[in-house]
Amino acid sequence: MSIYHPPSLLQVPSGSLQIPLAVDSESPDTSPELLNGEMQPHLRKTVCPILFSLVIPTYNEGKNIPKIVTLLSQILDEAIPEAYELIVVDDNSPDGTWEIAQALMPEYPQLRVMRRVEERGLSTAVIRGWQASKGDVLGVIDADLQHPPEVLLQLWNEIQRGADLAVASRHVEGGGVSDWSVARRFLSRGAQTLGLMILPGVIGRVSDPMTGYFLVRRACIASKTLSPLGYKILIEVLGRGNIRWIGEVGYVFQERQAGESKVTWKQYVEYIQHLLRLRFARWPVARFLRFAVVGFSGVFVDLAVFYLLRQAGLGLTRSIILSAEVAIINNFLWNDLWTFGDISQRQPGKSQRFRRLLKFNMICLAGMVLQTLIVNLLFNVFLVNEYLAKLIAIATVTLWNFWVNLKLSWRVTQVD
Ligand SMILES: Nc1nc2c(ncn2[C@@H]2O[C@H](COP(=O)(O)OP(=O)(O)OP(=O)(O)O)[C@@H](O)[C@H]2O)c(=O)[nH]1
Ligand SMILES: [Mg+2]
Repeated sequence: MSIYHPPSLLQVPSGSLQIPLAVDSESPDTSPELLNGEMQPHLRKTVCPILFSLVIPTYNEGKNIPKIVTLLSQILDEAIPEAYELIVVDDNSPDGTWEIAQALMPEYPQLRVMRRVEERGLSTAVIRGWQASKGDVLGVIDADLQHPPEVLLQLWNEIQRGADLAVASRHVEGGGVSDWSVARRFLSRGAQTLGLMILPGVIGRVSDPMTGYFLVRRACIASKTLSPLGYKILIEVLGRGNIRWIGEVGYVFQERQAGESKVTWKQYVEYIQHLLRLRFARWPVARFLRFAVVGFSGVFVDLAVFYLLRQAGLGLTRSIILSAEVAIINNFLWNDLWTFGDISQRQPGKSQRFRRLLKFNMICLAGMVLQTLIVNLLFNVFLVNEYLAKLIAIATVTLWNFWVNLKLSWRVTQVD
C-alpha cells in the first residue's frame, strides 16, 4: 500500500527583498524524491525553460483558488505550454488556502505553492514569490477573480512587443470598475491625486498606479533592494525599477465572487507612508546629515585655530582667513573619508584628491561670500534680526555647499 506524499512546497526565501538577476530556469523545483522507485510527476525535471512566472498572493482565498488556477492554466497552456509557472504565495491562511492549492498540484504541473508563516503582507508575498521564481517575465494577479484572467494574454503580448512593464488599467479604453460605490471611487481617485502630488515622476507614468495586475521584466527590477509597504507593489516597481517602455491594457475590475476583502484603513495609511518613503529614497538624506556633522566639527576647529593664532599675536584678518582655511581642509578630509567615502574610493590617486580639495575650497569660499550677502540682505533690507539672519544664512549655505560639492567635487552624476 503506498502512502500519499503531498507535493513539496516552495521554500520561503529569506533576507533582503532582492530579486536575483539570473536563475537556472531549467533546474528542477526540488530535489528529486522517489516514491516506490518512481519519481513523482510534479517533481520531474522541467525540460522546458520557464519564460513567465505569475504570482498569486492569497489570504483566505480557499473558495477562489481552484477556479483561478484552472482558468489561468487553461489560458497559459494554450499560449505558452510548460513555459510558465503559477506561484501561489499564501500567508498561512486560517481557511487552509495553501493546502487546497497544494492538493491541486498533481493536476496542474506548472503550479507551485509557498506557505509563509513568519512574514505577512501582500507586497512582500509578491516579492518572495518572484524571488523563488524562474521566469524572465514576472507577474502578479489577485486570487479573487477581480482581475479577469483573459486580460493576461494582452499583457503578455505587450511584453512580447518590447514593453518592460505591462499594466492592466481601469482608466484606459476598455477599462473600468464594475459596481463601485461613489465613496470607493472617490477614495481611489483621491489616493491617485495625492500620489501625483507627492511622487509625480512615478505615479504619473501610468494611468492606474493602484492596480495590482501587471507583468514586468525580471531584468528591470533585479538586484534592486525593494522595500514596499502595504498593497501597492506597482509603485515600488515603478519607483525603484529601471522601466523605460510601459504598455497598458484596459480591464474591468470585477466584483469579488467569494471570500472577503482584506482592505482596511491601514492600507490607506501604509500607502501614504510608502509614497513618502519612495520620495525621500531619492534624496541623499544620510549623506547630508554626515556633511552637516562634519560642518559642525569645522566650527570648533575654526574657533580653536583662531584662538591659537590670536594668542600668538597674529592680526585679526589674517587669523580669520587662516583659521577658516584650516577648517576647510579639516572638513574636506572628513568629507572625503566619510561623507563621500564611497565616491572617493572610485576616484583614487593623489592628483584626483587634490583636485577635489581645490574644488571644495572654491565652493566653500563662494559659500562664505554667499553667506555675507544673505546676512546683509536680510539684516539691511528686510530688517531681520542679525542672529536670525545669520542662522538662515548658515542653513542656506550648508545646503548650497552640500549640493554643489555633491555635483562638482565628488560628482555623483558622472560615471567615472
Ligand atoms: N499572501 C498574502 N496575500 C494577501 C494579503 N492581503 C491580501 N492578499 C491577497 O491579495 C489579493 C488582493 O487583496 P484584496 O483583499 O482582494 O484587495 P482588493 O482587491 O484591493 O480589494 P477588494 O476589492 O475589496 O477585494 C487577494 O488575492 C488577497 O487574497 C496578505 O497579507 N498576504
Ligand atoms: Mg480583491
